[in-house]
Amino acid sequence: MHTSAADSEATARQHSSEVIDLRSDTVTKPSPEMRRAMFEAEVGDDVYAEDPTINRLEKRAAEVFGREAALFVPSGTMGNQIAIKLHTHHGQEIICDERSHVFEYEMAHFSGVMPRTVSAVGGILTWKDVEPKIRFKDYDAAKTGMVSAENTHNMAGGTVTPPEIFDDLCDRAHDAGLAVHLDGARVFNAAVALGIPVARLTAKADTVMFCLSKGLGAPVGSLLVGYAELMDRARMYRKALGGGMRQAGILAAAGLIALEQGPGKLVTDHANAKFLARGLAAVAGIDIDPAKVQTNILMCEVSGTGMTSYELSQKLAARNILASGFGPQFIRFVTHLDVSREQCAQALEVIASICSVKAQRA
Ligand code: TLP
Repeated sequence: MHTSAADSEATARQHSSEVIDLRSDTVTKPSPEMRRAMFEAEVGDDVYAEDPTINRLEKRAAEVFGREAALFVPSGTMGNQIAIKLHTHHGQEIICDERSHVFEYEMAHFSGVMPRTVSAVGGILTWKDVEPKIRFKDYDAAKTGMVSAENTHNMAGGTVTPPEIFDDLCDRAHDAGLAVHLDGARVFNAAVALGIPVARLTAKADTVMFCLSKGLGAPVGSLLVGYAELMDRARMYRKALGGGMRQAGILAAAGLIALEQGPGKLVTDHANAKFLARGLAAVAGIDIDPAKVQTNILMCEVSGTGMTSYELSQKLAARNILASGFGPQFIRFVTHLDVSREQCAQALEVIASICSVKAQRA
């Protein structure tokens, strides 16, 4: 049987560890091709914008998103926080969903803004959610500075915001004088699920952050894209945050491969997620609607198993299956490059055996 380079790489990845790690798509290890490119990368001091590999990555990211410029940053968190700083003044408010990463994990310390949260159904932020929360009258103590959306939405279970809804949000926010930042940590997953280019999906946002280090498979790194003038200021804030990484072209070399090859592989992660969701829906006590799984993230309600998410994830970990508990009721499974269909099937068997033992005892 003929074995392609991609097949042998996938086999090597699968056999590299006994553990099936479904905690996050951040756990992927760099491929042999990435490691070679990292080894050979031309580098320079990026604080002086003299790292040729980073410059190439930034140019390519700007092209892919149809934007004037891009800035390489060490993490998605830093990219989001720089964007908030770019669009706001200290003491303003940003409007975002209550389960968004910028609110739940980042807290906007750096820019000194206050999040004004809304409850967006399925994590899909609409103008209807945002409009009533805007504060711009003179007597409002804290005025709204910007809107932050997330696509795909992580905590809502990898949900996709369609382009019409996002365009409308941006148009109306702009009419109201507000900038829109998109936390697009997994925006390529959204674009692949919709079958449209990321440039189209994100065209109306003022800034977009996307991660190379999640489903695209790079070990480290994210980019912020937008107008050249904004990216110049972003470079200054990156430095202030300690994100000027000098000869980081060794990271950008892997990032370039992730950017070129990663998006084309996401469709497999999405198919594996659907497969996992269908299997999980049949497990006693686990609540998930496979029809709602659009990308690579599954959020399952597990209270019906008689276990908290922490108890269940501990039992799973004891059998080499890793998943993340979010609050006592929810477990998240994320598919990615380093889990195969076969491993998803193995994980399902373990989950079903743990939950059915528990169900029999109850
Ligand atoms: N998400 C991580 C955890 O922090 C929850 C994960 O495992 O999913 N935006 C979104 C939507 C994210 O999901 C994440 C990371 C970030 C931003 C931050 O990216 P990093 O980890 O690179 O700072």
